[in-house]
Amino acid sequence: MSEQKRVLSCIQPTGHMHFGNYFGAVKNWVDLQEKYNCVYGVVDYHAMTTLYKPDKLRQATWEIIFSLLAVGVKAENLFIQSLIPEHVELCWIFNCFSSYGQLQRMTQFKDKSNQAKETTKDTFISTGLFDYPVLQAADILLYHADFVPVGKDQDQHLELCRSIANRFNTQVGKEYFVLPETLHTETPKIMSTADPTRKMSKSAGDKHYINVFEEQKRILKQVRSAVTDAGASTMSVDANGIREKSAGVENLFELLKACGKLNAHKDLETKYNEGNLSYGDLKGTVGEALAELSAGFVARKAELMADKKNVKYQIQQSSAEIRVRAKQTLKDVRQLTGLGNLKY
Ligand code: AQP
Repeated sequence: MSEQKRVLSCIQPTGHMHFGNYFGAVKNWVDLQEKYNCVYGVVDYHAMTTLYKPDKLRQATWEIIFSLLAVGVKAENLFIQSLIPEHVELCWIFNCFSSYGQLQRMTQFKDKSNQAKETTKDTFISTGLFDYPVLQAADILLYHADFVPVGKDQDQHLELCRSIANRFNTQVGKEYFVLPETLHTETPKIMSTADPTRKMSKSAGDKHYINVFEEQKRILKQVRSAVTDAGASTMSVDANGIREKSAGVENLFELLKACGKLNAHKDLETKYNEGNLSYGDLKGTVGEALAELSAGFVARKAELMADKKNVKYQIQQSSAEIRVRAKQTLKDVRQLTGLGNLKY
């Protein structure tokens, strides 16, 4: 029997899990667990790349772990990145296999450094922020992942990861690393409801994301205030009777589909194409669908929180077990690159 394919993905403990994270990546994490050998990391080293508060970081790490477990990620597949320091060692080695020019072209670096300047009015941009795609390549290749389920915003980083793996293999004269492939969900890019021209994101500010574990009332309110347009009847219709959609309306339909409300999606789309959909109805249906999904997750998270000590112990254990694989990769890499080899 052939070996199960490996899957790796990560999330930063930089705040709440939002519906962009969930529909763009985490929902896939849950589904893939049935079919593949999966490991998922809460990447706290990454969370240090922009301004952060040390006393909040550990708390945020546990917060996201409880959220991941509540939506269905299995404890045995989860690890905390800083409990596996091999990630940073491999990152350093990969720094020597990645091109400065290619890193300069990373759009996320440009976006995040601009956002940092906008939101904190701070001109300090860390080298870590510039280098984080290399750490991300180390996160992926450390576990020889075949597939990486991420949102569309990560495509450029995955391309960089493949080019690092390629350069490494060429330079050491061995096809050691597999070149990982991206896996997208059907909704790989969820946009901010407050500004549908930008992705749903925490660092853009509170109004630009909807927390999966938010109070029902606030979810409904946030969706109700979503930016749309002047009305369906103002949009053009093509020869097949399909009406053009503005980014905001498209995003609301995408959210409805992502919630699995396919019948409602079909009915509302028909009305939209006919030019008589009220955006109030669309927003109401989307808000209800998100709130319903959220309610199940909130209840599950409360159960897990009641068993905090045990859950934390499980994650320490799973991180230690997952570290065994990371150590093996480092042992091979040290051998291949001519570094001193430790006795593991
Ligand atoms: N808007 C999105 N649509 C689809 N997928 C998304 N992801 C993030 N935003 C969207 C995916 O979520 C996973 C975890 O990403 P992350 O840890 O990098 O999350 P993030 O970048 O911290 O999310 P934010 O809110 O966008 O944070 P900031 O603003 O700090 O960058 C990834 O697979 C990502 O693709």
